[in-house]
Amino acid sequence: MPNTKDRKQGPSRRDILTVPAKSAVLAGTLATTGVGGAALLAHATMPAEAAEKNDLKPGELDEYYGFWSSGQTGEMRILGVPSMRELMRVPVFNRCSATGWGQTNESLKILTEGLLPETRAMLAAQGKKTYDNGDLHHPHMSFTDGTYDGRYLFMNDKANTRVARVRVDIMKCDKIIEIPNAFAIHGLRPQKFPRTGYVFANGEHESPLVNDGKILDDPSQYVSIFTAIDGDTMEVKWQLQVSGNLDNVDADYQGKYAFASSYNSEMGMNLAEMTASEMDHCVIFDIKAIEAGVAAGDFQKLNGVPVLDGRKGSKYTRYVPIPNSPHGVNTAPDKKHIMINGKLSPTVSVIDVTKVDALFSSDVDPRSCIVAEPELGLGPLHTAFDGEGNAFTTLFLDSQVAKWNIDKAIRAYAGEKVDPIIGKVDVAYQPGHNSTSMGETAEADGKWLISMNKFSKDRFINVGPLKPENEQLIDISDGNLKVVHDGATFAEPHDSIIVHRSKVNPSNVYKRDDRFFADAVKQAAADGVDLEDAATVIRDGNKVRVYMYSVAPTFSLEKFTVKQGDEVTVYITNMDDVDDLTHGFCMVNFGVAMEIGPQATASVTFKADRPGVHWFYCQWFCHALHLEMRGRMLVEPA
Ligand code: CUK
Ligand code: CUA
Repeated sequence: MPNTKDRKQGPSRRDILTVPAKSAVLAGTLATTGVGGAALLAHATMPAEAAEKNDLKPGELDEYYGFWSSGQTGEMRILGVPSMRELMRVPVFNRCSATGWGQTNESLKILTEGLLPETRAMLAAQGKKTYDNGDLHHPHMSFTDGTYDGRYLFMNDKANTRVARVRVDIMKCDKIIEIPNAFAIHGLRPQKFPRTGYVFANGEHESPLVNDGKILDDPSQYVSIFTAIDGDTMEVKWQLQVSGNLDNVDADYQGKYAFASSYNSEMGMNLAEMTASEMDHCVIFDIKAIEAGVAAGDFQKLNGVPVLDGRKGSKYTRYVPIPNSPHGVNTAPDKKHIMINGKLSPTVSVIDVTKVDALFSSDVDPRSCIVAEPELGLGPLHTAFDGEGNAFTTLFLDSQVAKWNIDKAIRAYAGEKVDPIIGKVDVAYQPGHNSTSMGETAEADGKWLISMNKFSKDRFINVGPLKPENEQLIDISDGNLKVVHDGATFAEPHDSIIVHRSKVNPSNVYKRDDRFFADAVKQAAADGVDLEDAATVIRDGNKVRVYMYSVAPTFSLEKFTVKQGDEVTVYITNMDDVDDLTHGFCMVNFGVAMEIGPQATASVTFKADRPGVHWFYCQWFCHALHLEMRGRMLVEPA
């Protein structure tokens, strides 16, 4: 064993580029491709103002919202772009100490109502009501007519096979469903046209369709499941069995097809088997044909969902051979081209949607829909677009982003001597997803590119063995690629979308009739309590409901009394209606805490097992007398 103390690390890219960060960035912009001598992308001297386009002065507002995933942290994050300031964390699959997500009755309802019965039973045996973890990879906004409509954000949970929805008006998760029959929801995209409509979700790991413990080593009985969810009702509408596993997915601008990458056509169960074949595939789903199949009853019903057979040879799908383990799927804003990113192949395969009809109606070679396959570099994972016919592909192994021209790639594939690569930029390091401003809509505007890099290595001061990741903002507005900002993030954003702020209009205060707390309103009505003027305790057997309202800096009840062993539910209505005036409720030594937004009602239930006087306090700083905003609960001994 080599002594790790003596082991010399090789020079880092930072050393090679002979540092200060600014010159490294500049050197990065000057890196050329080595493929056909692509042009330099930046002038050696950058005008000062160009480097400061992302520099927002204090008080200035960003032009774009960035909606970020957080991977295994399980939340969704909101950043301002181009400042890259982190503005908010929206808990979804995780627990949140600040907001009480996973603890309030309102959030517990969302976290539990969509679970499958067998999941509920399994969790109950562990003493849990719901999962505590999630792995959120792909946040995407709802569409109308090919662009964002500001209604909802949808996102996947790979860890526990769920799909969630966040309401854009209040930026809270309002629905989480567990997807039956599937295993580990990974790729997720909303239908772009005519609207969302469907949310398509890929089950990544193949498993026996009836997974009851009787089958292990018979891959012929393993399938992956493609799921279509109704984005309005969050009901699973239909599913398809698919050959090979499913990775990422995107929809077209015609409302006809969805496209999913599949990196294990071999149906291998280990690494050697999974990478044995040179070709994997993209699965194309014919949405109208599937709907007709559902209407005609051509399915088996499993866990209440119509499951159609979309395996090889099915009339509902086509399997287009794609080189070696394709990963990202990205529809171009030209409404015509779908990029399938090669991962283990240095290529991106370009599908022309107008050539897909023929795949279903005739016997043509399935690869006849491919109109380009440019070789871009090592490890192409995801592609974004500028709306001017150019594409930006992350190269994981090369730690670069390649800019290339779609039309030139098509001409090169047809035999013309033309190099589609316009240039490359070094990123730090190992990029996964990237995204451009409005880039997954028909309104791609070509201003900003984010490269989401899996490793930050030497970009930040050392915080120990677990390093943050690094997201770099790249200015693409003048045709060049200029890295203008590094941003550290905690585990592990995969994907992001950059949405113009004109599309996003959240409220400042809740509406009193918001359905987010409709159950509390109903319970109060049943108890004859006016939530907005409440200071009362209702006893219902050993269930006690405590109603109060808050106006900074007081709760309407400064004390209340319960008995040891009571199940206590505290309902608080925040009667302040000023922007940014959130109160909290924290019951000390009971593990109880929650947020109450302006004009919202929030509730939390706990067992009063400890006799004595217990202080509760407001845990969100709300007023000069915030520390005085407190009260007492007396628990009388049994
Ligand atoms: S996947 Cu992570 S880098 Cu889950 Cu979208 Cu490609
Ligand atoms: Cu109310 Cu702090």
